[in-house]
Amino acid sequence: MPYVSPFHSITFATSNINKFREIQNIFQRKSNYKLQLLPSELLEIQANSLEEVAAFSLENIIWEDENQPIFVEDSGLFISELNGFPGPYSSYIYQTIGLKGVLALLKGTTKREAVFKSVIALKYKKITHICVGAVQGSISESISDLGWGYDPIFIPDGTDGKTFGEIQEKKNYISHRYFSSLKLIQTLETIQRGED
Ligand code: ITT
Repeated sequence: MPYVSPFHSITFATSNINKFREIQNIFQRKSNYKLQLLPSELLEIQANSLEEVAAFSLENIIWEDENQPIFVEDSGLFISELNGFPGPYSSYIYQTIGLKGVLALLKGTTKREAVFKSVIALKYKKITHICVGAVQGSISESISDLGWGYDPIFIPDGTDGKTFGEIQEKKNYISHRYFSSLKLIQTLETIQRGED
């Protein structure tokens, strides 16, 4: 008898359609799972780590079906010169001082290294799993036209100075979210093997 998977679809709770589209594309390339969107304004605590923020958001989603895996993703840009700021505050900073404000904080400095990090918190049968991905890079001197969020100012290493916004086709093969999503897929496969 062929093995019948206990779940075929995974639910992603987010308010950000760009994040959904990126992870959906990774799932289509790298797994057989279907991704369902649960549009949600997530409750976010102000905490020092993305892991805490993601775990808190996940715990506060009303989700009755414990046989259906559900996850959230929290991302942050950690700038070395600013001691890791904005990090877990990236969403707030984006909405308040914006990209111009971030570049203003770095005015005059050549030390522009940064890390973009993605933390996925998955819940299945009351157990939470954390999957982390990160990409090294730097902050540009100016704001490029393309991309969403911090894409116009984040230059991942190895792209000849191009921002995420300027390499949109390639972004989803090298990004922080690509690596956390691959770990998520591995985690789902491990869970399923355990139930085989
Ligand atoms: P959720 O509902 O899923 O929480 P969000 O947009 O609030 O969506 P985050 O808190 O994870 O997402 O993101 C923090 C900030 O970083 C926010 O301003 C995003 O637009 C931005 N961001 C996240 N991932 C990004 C990416 O891959 N490229 C550019 N900006 C990104």
